[in-house]
Amino acid sequence: MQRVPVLVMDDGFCLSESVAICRYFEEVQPDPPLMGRDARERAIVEMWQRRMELGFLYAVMHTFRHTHPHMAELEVPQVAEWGAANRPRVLDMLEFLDAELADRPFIAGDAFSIADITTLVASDFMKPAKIDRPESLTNLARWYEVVSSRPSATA
Ligand SMILES: N[C@@H](CCC(=O)N[C@@H](CS)C(=O)NCC(=O)O)C(=O)O
Repeated sequence: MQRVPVLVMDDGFCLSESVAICRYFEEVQPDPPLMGRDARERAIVEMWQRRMELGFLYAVMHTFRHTHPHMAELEVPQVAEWGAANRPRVLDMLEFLDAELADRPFIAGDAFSIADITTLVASDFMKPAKIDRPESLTNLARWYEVVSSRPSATA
């Protein structure tokens, strides 16, 4: 597939797709849980993970990959209109997330999860995509400060 990340297992098997890799690590190292602790929590984390990956990360990625000159070689064809069409989707999602985070600390509830990781990756990709987070979104700013200062985020 010529994409990263790829997890090369001890027997040489190569596992790709970020969420598949995360699921494997969750199974072999379930503590601390990053995908929920029971059926209800796992479903809620999955709901937010899919929303953030399909609705937020991909909107940021398309904005970046279809508008940045450095991406022209990788994104063939690069369609500037598609990049531009995704920019307002990102801004809509930021507003939505700010409202959601008004009454809970993390994306999927009271605990840090894979949904926060995906949202943090998307947020950091906003920089090369040249999308600024509006200063008025204070709940989102508080969330970003908390998750981006975790040791794993700065590793
Ligand atoms: N759905 C895949 C996406 C993998 C992906 O697109 N990775 C990017 C880097 S973040 C890549 O390898 N890009 C190289 C290219 O497009 O040629 C996953 O979640 O792992």
